[in-house]
Amino acid sequence: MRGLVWADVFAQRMPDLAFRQWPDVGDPARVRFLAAWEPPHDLAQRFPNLQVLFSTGAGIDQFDFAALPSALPVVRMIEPGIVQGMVEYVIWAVLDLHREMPQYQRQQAQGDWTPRPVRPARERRVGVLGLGSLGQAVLARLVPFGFDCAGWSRSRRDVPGVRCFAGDGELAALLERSDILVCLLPLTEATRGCLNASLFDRLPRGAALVHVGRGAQLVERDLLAALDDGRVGEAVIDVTEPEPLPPLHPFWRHPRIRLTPHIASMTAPESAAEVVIENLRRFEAGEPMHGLVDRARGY
Ligand code: NDP
Ligand code: OXD
Repeated sequence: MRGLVWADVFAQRMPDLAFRQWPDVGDPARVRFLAAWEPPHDLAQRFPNLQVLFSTGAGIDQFDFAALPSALPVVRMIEPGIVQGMVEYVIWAVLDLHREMPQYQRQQAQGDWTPRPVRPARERRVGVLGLGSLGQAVLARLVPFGFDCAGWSRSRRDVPGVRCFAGDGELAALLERSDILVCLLPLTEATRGCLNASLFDRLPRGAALVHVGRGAQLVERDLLAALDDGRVGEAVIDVTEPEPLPPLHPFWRHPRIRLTPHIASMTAPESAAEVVIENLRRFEAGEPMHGLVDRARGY
């Protein structure tokens, strides 16, 4: 389906480029550009003249960099459809948690009509881990609600209306003021397992977690323990390790976990094809491509 949309867009916008859909690759030696989610392991041998590898998603952690030629540029997907989906999902989750909907859902199941005080948005502190294309887009929509917003990144960022923290040394300060914590970090060696007991210990008691990064960032047993003893009050989880989650996994039926099957956002085929076309133009013109991965950083 996505391939058909791309074929159509490429035929209109780049008619001189021979666009092919897997597995009909033609002569592999003539393949210069590849867009893939999980490419074959023998990519370098199969396509000896590959010049750019495009990820069809925002993440690039699915690639085995060790198996890729070190000089091969890898480009992640930054396109409006992914951004819009993530904004919708995180705004839904934050409003749902802010207005205590999980609690009212449990009350409904008990036939319990007990109103709770409504806390103004300005008194709800939202912290976003990751101030990249998605973290910043989400914050731009959270700020107008009046939430007390903060964000955290590796290098120092300046985001309007947001208190910005940077680096490992400032993580604790971000956590201490996060009633709702949203994870929008890429999966790297530095972020693997970062949502763990010591992070949960630093949150205000009963804080909520919205996890839309990658499953391997979450230490599941630590989250379950934190939910059990009330350090974490609620969790909205969109990404797990592995995916799909095994049928008997405790997350499925946990009363304080809302689980979705990695649908927070998805690449929109048309706008994604446009983004790749623009990047191909940039590549041919010797200009920097949008979303070029810095392999040393890992994202
Ligand atoms: P970006 O690369 O644009 O931004 C990443 C942000 O994380 C940057 O602000 C970066 O800091 C920060 N960061 C990275 N490593 C660290 C670290 N060790 N310590 C502190 N901050 C760090 O990514 P996107 O915003 O485009 O996407 C983020 C992730 O969202 C993707 O990698 C993917 O895993 C996930 N995603 C999930 C989807 C879903 O449906 N659930 C859909 C799409 C994406 P700095 O600003 O200094 O570089
Ligand atoms: C992505 C995703 O990285 O869907 O685009 O998670």
